[in-house]
Amino acid sequence: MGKPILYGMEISTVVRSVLMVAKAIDLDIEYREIDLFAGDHLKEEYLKMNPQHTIPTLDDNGEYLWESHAIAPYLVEKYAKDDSLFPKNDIRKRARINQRLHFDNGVLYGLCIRGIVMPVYTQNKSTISPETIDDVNKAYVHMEKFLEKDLYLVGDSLTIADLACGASISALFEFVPADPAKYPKLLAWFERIKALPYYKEANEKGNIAYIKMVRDLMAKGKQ
Ligand SMILES: N[C@@H](CCC(=O)N[C@@H](CS)C(=O)NCC(=O)O)C(=O)O
Ligand SMILES: *[C@@H]1O[C@H](CO)[C@@H](O)[C@H](O)[C@H]1NC(C)=O
Repeated sequence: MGKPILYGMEISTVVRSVLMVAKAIDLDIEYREIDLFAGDHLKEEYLKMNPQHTIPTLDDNGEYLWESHAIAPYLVEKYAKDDSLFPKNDIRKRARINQRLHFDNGVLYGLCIRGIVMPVYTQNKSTISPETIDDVNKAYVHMEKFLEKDLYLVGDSLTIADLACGASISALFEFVPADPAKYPKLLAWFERIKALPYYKEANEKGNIAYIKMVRDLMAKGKQ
């Protein structure tokens, strides 16, 4: 069996979350960069794998899967040596992890893309709107609550929910800094994510490129 191939772009938070999962389970994947700006994702070969033309897309020996929040559980269930990142038999814990994954996809990812990137990219905005700042703070309030009793988003050990939300938060914190007086638990949790041995390579590098891209666009934006 060949190595699974992951198609993505490191500026993308959802791609980076999958790169972190692969590192966390010590899975040897081949990573192939897709250039969205050049339209690589609209080419026939890519559409054959993923008609929705999103990144990330996984090619697991000819079995294709897209949607980072589906890829992460799949990789753990198929390839991880133990199930700590997404427990097989603890129904309640799995459900809570799923809830946080949906929170990431429905709330945090939406804020990253529709709140931050799109206004800058498609409408030449040079600032983040007060509405987005407000919505991001609402998300921080929720996360502070999620972390009330636990070190991680679900319990006291790392799960795929932390890696998904961690990638999004790394981007959001740059544009909407979290007030330490209001969100001490959220900030302490993010320090734990940043301390993961693979964080720098699998998330920080791409996040720096993402932030630079958005800031450069903001500097050019006129509105
Ligand atoms: N919820 C999806 C989001 C995927 C997504 O929309 N990715 C963006 C880049 S961050 C993309 O591929 N956009 C190009 C397109 O939709 O054509 C996931 O987590 O995989
Ligand atoms: C954004 O800027 C570009 C280049 O200056 C211009 O062509 C485009 O019409 C602008 N778009 C909006 C929505 O203002």
